[in-house]
Amino acid sequence: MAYFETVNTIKYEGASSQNPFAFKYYNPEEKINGKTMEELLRFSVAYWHTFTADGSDPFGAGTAIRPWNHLSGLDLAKARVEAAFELFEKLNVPFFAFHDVDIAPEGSTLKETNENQDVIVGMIKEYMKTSKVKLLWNTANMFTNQRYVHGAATSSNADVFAYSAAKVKKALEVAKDLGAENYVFWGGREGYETLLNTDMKLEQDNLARFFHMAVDYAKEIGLNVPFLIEPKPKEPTKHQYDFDVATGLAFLQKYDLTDHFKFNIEANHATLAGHTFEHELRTARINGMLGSVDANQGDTLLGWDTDEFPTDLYTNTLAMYEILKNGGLGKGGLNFDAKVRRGSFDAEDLFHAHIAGMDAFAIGLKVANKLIEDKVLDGFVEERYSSYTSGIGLDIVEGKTNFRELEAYALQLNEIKNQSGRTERLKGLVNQYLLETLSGARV
Ligand code: XLS
Ligand code: NI
Ligand code: NI
Repeated sequence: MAYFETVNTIKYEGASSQNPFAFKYYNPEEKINGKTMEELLRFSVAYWHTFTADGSDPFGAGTAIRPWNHLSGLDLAKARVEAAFELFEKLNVPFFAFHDVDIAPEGSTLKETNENQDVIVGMIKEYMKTSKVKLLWNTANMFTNQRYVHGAATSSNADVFAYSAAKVKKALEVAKDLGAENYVFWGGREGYETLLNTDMKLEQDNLARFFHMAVDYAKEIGLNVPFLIEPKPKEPTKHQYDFDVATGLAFLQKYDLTDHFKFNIEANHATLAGHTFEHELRTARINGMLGSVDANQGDTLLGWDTDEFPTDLYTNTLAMYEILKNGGLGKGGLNFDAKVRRGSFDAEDLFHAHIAGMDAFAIGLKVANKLIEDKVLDGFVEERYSSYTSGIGLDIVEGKTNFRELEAYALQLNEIKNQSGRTERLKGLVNQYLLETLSGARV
């Protein structure tokens, strides 16, 4: 049975295509520097936004019209798997990602919940045998159920810590069973509302204990995949411990976890933290910690995680710049942690949204690659820091000098000459590359 009858397999038709159900820029087979776009972009569909969510928001009910809306319980869960694999195939995406509660309903006991998981995981496994789609990552949802009211691994209640451990244990087994490429931890409720009632040190120590136990258990069951922390500064909790990459990195270093963890960086979480997407990617990259990406975008006029499909070409270009400079995403991917707007309630909107996001990242990839190839920014940056390649600058970077010598050097300086940073010139150049790549003038 087909769930998306009006949509056929989406093919690349080129920039002049008027077909709404075609890629204009994403050509999975097209090679860029010896690698195909499919290999470089590693797109992934987020199960929760595309199959589980119904378009409800804090002020209103669900609006999404979906062919599985009449079903409930395990029947609903099964229909969603069928629909999911149809969409994966039609979009030709190589990956998907899910939370445990997205794929199967929670039972009235943990045992029942696990049994429901087993049914659906078994079904997904069957589908994966004949499909090329792979699991980019899975995770345990430890924020929706009321038991997580005070957090999961950082809860003030040890029973909740134990329950959360059981959830992650199961999710790691599922990761192993389905051959996941990564495992994600997003600490939506790992933080605090007020310091007045919070033992911050104990909570953070416990979070680290939890991660160490997860590392140990993965080892025990032979699950050898990167663990990814997904930083977010707030929402739903007022202050979350994995605030941003820099905060998360300090945490991992303090608790001796850097060997096992990298970061899953989400664009909208970056902006909520007061950073750009590319800032977070850069911070992870220069520390060797860039694991994967939740590809979406926020809205500068709204102060929450709007999880929009990433259609901003400029941001995607700068993001792909960091990703290419990282040598790609390795086992990570570009996971569309993005939802169609509440007003885009038709099932076909799911396709329009993914097509728009995939095309926009394909453009970003092409432009970024050109910028790198032509050394547009690298050349400038190299020149800008050239004072460190000889003389006193070289002594500084080689650790061959000290305050006394530097003072002596400074005392004999007559004048200090700086050079312009050329911000506007560089922004203009990036625009030029974007437009020329889009129009085909620069290939
Ligand atoms: C929520 C997060 C969440 C994670 C996975 O803001 O982005 O969806 O990606 O738990
Ligand atoms: Ni996310
Ligand atoms: Ni998010």
